[in-house]
Amino acid sequence: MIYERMTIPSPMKGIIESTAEDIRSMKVRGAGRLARAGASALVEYATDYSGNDLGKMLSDIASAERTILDSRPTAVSLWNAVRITLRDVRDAGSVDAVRESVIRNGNAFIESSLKSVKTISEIGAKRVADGDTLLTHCNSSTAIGVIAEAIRQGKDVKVYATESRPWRQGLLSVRDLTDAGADVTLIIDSAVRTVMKKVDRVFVGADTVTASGDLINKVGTSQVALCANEARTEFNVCAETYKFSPRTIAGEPVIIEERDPAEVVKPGEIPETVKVFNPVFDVTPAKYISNIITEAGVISPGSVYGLMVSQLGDVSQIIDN
Ligand code: RI2
Repeated sequence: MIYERMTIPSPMKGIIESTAEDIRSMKVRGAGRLARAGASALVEYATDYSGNDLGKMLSDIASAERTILDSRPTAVSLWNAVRITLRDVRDAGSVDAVRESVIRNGNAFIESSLKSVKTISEIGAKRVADGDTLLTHCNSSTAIGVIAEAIRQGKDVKVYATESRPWRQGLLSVRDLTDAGADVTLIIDSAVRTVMKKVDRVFVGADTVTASGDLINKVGTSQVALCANEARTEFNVCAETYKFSPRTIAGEPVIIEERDPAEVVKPGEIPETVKVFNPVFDVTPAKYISNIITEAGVISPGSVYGLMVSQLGDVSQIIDN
């Protein structure tokens, strides 16, 4: 089982509930990691499944699927991971065949996900020039992978990393970037426009990319993109294609998660009458995105729909579901 920066699941709870709880509480976070955690939990669930009634197994798997999908709503990576892991269960004719298909598809997803992150780092690093000043927002393993690979290739880069309130994932980023050998400067989120004129390129990750090429990523990303646009700075999105949302082809809007006000202010810090609005993600329109760096190459936001359709094949299945 692959657990990167994850906690060991509680033995008191089943693997499905403990993984969903780890995702909900952000012990497991990052769109790629939570997708792999979802696939890994289903693989473990199927491996350990002890019943021998096929109908009961399919209904138990459907409820496990719901529990995992309900953990966090925004990152389509989780939905794609679950869809890929469970894609053959309806056609499998026995308990053993269901188990085997979940293990095979789940492990294949995890392996290809990790490979995609590595491929994107190699492709993205070519876009970094020696002497560049870069900026990243939140903590995207994919975006940081690109910067780390550029440094590994001997390029001298300076990196601004935003704090990323309220969870302050920027503190993870500055550690990751320091470990990679970068010259790193931490800034608060509202300092992005102040530094943008010195920045050559922005690299951010993705939670979801829509059929029209819009990006849903950590709240504040759209402000970074606006500042980059104003300063004519290249704005790059590092996104594995399982962060592309087939659901948006079917017309579904992306749900922007809102989290507990306690993540923003401590109890007693402000008058009780004050409301706190804590959206976790925002939408960056395609027109502000220079490049989307995927494992299938560097594409424009306008090419997302075509790439998704070529990967999915029969889109009508998605639309009908
Ligand atoms: P990787 C994160 O969401 C951030 O928004 C980050 O940009 C995105 O996932 C992609 O991360 P959260 O889980 O998959 O912190 O590139 O809410 O690691």
